[in-house]
Amino acid sequence: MVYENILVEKREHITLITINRPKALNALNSKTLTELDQAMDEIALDSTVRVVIITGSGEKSFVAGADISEMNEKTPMEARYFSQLGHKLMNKIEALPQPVIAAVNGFALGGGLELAMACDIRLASENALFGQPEVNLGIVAGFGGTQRLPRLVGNGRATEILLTAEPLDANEAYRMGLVNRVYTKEELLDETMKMAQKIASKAPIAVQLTKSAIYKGENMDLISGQAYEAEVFAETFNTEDRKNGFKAFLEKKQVVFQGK
Ligand code: DAK
Repeated sequence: MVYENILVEKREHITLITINRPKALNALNSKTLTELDQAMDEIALDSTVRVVIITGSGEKSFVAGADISEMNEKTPMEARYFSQLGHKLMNKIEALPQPVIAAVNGFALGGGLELAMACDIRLASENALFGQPEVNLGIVAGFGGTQRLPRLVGNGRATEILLTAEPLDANEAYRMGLVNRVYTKEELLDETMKMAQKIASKAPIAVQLTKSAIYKGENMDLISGQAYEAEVFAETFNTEDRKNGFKAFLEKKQVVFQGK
C-alpha cells in the first residue's frame, strides 16, 4: 500500500511507522488517521511482523495533536466521524496482536499523547514534551486521554495534567511511569530498535498471548484474569516454539523461534 502521510518500513521482523507531516508537527488529520488504521490492518494479517514501532518525522515532534486547522472546518457530523476514526485507530493499536512501541521524539500533545498511550511501551527522547492541552481549545481530550491517562499515572496526576493543560518534560513523564525510558535525541531510535529486536527474538505466539492477557486482565477481576492466563498458558503448550524452547533449555542450546 502506498501512503501519503506515513512511511512504513519493514526491517526483518520489525515494522517502523513514521508519521510524516513535519510541517504540521505530524498533527493527525483524517487522512493520517485512515492511513494508520490501514497500516494496522495490514500488520495484523502479516505473521512475519513481530514488533511495531511508531515515531514522528523531523527533529521536534512525535505528534502535536489532532489537526486543529482541519478540525476547525468540521461540521458536527464530520466531527463525529473524525472522533470515530480516532477511537477506532487507538483501539486497533491496543488490540493489535503484535506489541507496539512508541518512540516519542518530541511533542506528544493531545491526540499525540493519546496515540502514545495506545501503544504498549513508550520510550522518549530528552526533548519530548507530553500534555493534554485540549481545555485550552475548549474541548475535551477525545481519543481516549481521559481514560488511558488515569490508568497509567493515577487519577490525581491525570486530573492535574488534563485540567491545567501544563506540559511535562521527559524526566517528569519518566518519574510518573508514563514513559519507560529516556534517551538522547540521537539514541532514541537505535535504542527503540534494540528493544524491538529483543522482543522480536522471543517466542512470537507467547509474546502476543502475553499482550492479550495484560489488556484482557485490565477489564476483569483477579480470578477471571487468572482463568484467562491459564487458558493462554495452556495454548502455548501446543506450539512448536514451546517444544523447541523447552528442548533447547534442557539441551543447553540456543533456540530460534519460528512463530509456530
Ligand atoms: N494541528 C495543526 N497544525 C499544527 C498543530 C496541530 N495540532 N500543532 C502545530 N501545528 C502547525 C502550526 O500551525 C505551524 O504551522 P504553520 O503556521 O507553519 O503553517 C507548524 O505546525 C509549526 O508549529 P509552531 O510554529 O506553532 O511551532 P512551535 O515550535 O512554535 O510550537 C507547539 C510548537 C506544539 C507548542 C505549538 O505548535 C502548539 O501549541 N500546537 C498545538 C498543540 C495542541 O494544542 N495540541 C492538541 C491539539 S487538540 C476529539 C478527538 C480528538 C481530540 C479532541 C476531540 N473528539 C473526538 C471530540 C484531540 C484534540 C487535540 O489533539
